[in-house]
Amino acid sequence: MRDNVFNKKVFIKSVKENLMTQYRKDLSTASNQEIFQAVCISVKDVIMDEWLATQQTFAREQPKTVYYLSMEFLMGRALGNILLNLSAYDEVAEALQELGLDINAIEDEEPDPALGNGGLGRLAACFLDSLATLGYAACGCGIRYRYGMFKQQIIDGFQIEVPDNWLEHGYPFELRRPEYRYEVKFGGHVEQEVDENGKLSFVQKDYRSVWAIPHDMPIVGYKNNLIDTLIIWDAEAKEVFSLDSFDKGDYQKAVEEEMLARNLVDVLYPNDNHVAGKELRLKQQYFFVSASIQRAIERFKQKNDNLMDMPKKIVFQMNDTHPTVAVAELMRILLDDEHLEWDEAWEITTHCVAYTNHTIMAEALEKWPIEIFERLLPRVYQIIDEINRRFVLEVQARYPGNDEKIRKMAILYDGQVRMAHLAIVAGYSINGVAKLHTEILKKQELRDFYEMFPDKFNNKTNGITQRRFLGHGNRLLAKWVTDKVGDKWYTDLSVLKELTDYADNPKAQEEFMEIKHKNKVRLAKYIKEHNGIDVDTNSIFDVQVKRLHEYKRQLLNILHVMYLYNVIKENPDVDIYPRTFIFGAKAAAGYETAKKTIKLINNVAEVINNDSSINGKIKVVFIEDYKVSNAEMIFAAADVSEQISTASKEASGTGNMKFMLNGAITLGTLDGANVEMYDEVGADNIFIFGMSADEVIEHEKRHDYNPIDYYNNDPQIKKVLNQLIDGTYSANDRELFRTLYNALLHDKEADKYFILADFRSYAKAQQKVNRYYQDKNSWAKSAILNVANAGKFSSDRTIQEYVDDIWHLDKVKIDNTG
Ligand code: 26M
Repeated sequence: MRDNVFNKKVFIKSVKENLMTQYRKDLSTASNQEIFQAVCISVKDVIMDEWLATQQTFAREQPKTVYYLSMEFLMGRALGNILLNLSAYDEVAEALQELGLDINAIEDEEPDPALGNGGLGRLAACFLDSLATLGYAACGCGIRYRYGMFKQQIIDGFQIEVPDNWLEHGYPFELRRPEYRYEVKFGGHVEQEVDENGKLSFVQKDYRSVWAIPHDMPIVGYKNNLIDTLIIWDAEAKEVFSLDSFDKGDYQKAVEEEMLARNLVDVLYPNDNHVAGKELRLKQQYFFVSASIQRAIERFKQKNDNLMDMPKKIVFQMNDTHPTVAVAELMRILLDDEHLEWDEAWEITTHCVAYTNHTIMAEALEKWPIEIFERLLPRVYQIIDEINRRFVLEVQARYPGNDEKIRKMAILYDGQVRMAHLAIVAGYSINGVAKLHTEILKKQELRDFYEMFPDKFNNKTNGITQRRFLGHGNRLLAKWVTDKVGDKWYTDLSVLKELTDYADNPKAQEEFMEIKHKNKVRLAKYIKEHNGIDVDTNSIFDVQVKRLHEYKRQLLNILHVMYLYNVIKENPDVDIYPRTFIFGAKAAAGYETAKKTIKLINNVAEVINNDSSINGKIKVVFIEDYKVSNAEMIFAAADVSEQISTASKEASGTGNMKFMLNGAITLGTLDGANVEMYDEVGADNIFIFGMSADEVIEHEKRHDYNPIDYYNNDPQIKKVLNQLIDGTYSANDRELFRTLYNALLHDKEADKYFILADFRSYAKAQQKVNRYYQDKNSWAKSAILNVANAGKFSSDRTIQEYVDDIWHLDKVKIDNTG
């Protein structure tokens, strides 16, 4: 079916017709935005048929379905990806070219749906792509935030947050489904009633409620005619506020419900790895979780009459603790609406929910004050209280007289609801996201739970979709790979191993470096247009792009740049190959240290880039508004991938994998998935430095780290740190970077992330990079070997492991003859 729909002639005709019916324009008068919309309508036509066919197949065959519950889906642009997965990208590009249009320019008209912060949200998007491609029935469930991740502007070196009104022109690939709306209730109180059979029941009274309205987005599988669905829930007031209700006497209620609906889905909290503890956030969580579970149960009941069979047909995967209220909401529905007994409801729940942990950072662990929980979700709270009561009994039975265990493990403790504990007690599977991370969970963070429920714990090392991050983002390399090993890699990334044969081949090396150079030219053009900076495309592109966080240590990177600059100034003939240090990072709006680090990077850039005495040996570029669409271009152009988190802090990382797949060489610590990348690619093709996770954890336990020693004993470190406060990079305000200086040397937890401890080792590894790049053949060989060994890091592999070990989904084939 997909083969001829995008026949060039038919497609062009259809685009022209859409322009006419939508805008009364032809190609000569239409804007690129209008052409983009017209193209999307043509594409949507194709999708609709296949989408319907998929849903009909699901309805007929009743495959087990995973509901991936996530507060975030960082989808990135849809058009290019959909065309690629429909195997229509080249045809459409050619068709547009015939019309005198560049497909890239048309793709650039699409806003990035940025309904996520960073790694966790992008992982959810990669997972959906893999689920559809592998032929599984999946439903992503999230929130249709009016405003996604803010747009970042850099003004005078400072980050400014600008609202992201991604729905401004209407989003062409969403489908509003008001017929599948559900009511979600907040507040009020619980009353006990006795029904006609003398059975006690619990009824929520005097609540405020809103409608949850689903909007479906298509998740197009790669060349398999299967289209899964991402549901994002919008909130609407039950009745539009009117004077009528004033007469009825519930004026106040109508106003409150309208306000609630309006605020609920207004904005994504822009915090990554940090909880804010805001009541509205808990409302958001309950809102989308309740609607999603109601939908899943209603669908199940259409074809099944025994709720005890639910675990055979449904699994809810909780993306971190954010949707953990699902445990209690599922219990509530089974108890109160479906009138099951506690033990039956618990049996179902504990076989339907599973939990993924994405972080061990203490400040990211969700704990809600009981007071808020009880007031906002009175019935749900009662249920959590009962789950906790029963669990505490279980702990007491297992460890009689051991109060310490209860203190450490209870769900309710110290006036708080500990969401991770609820997820672990109810979930039948608990997984970490990289080997090292899972080991740390088992041995340290969740040790007591692992001791009690060893069989629940498992590892699922993260992955990324090669279709977007190689197929779409790096078309030149994708073609090169296909020329060498065929196109099977689109659905089986392990075939990249066959590239190993080319690693030593001088011609292949030259081709590879030529492609890298072209991608650097493309990025240089983007940088020139967006930053006004000229970069040397023959220099080493050394890149760190990710959210800004102290544990990710962008500060280590920029301090090292300051150090290098000192070295060059003191010794102008020093052997340094030209290098462009590229940064991209958004800081959470209220995270002062992170924002100061951005300002420091920009000020260092200003000084170094304008110092002609260093002959352009090093340059620093901060790319504004790092997001999925420019990320694709950045990975393709990178030579060096900076993955320099303090060992033990980065659960996995996924950017690291995207760089590797694009033939950048990693400069990193043995943290997260870097460890497994090292195992795959071998010590010769990766630059590892710094303390091990064990060493870091040891120092943290013993509290014996003193950064002042490094400052006192290493004159070059001392000089760099002093430059933070002597006006070198802030001539007008010497105090500007005092907070960064103090954070490294004088604060209570000075240098919490061991920057000074790792500095020398990092500088040495950087020196190795400098030398290695000058041997072009060795570099090309290592880079090719990185691509060759990236196969493991496909999200297809990750998803297959989830399916085999946790979800047990049925594979579905969509007949395309219909
Ligand atoms: C919590 C409360 C309020 C507002 C925001 C949050 C919140 C949002 C996102 C907390 C954590 C969030 O994301 C955590 C995250 O992205 N973790 C990353 O997950 C990736 C996928 O598994 C890993 O690769 C990264 O190592 C990990 O940091």
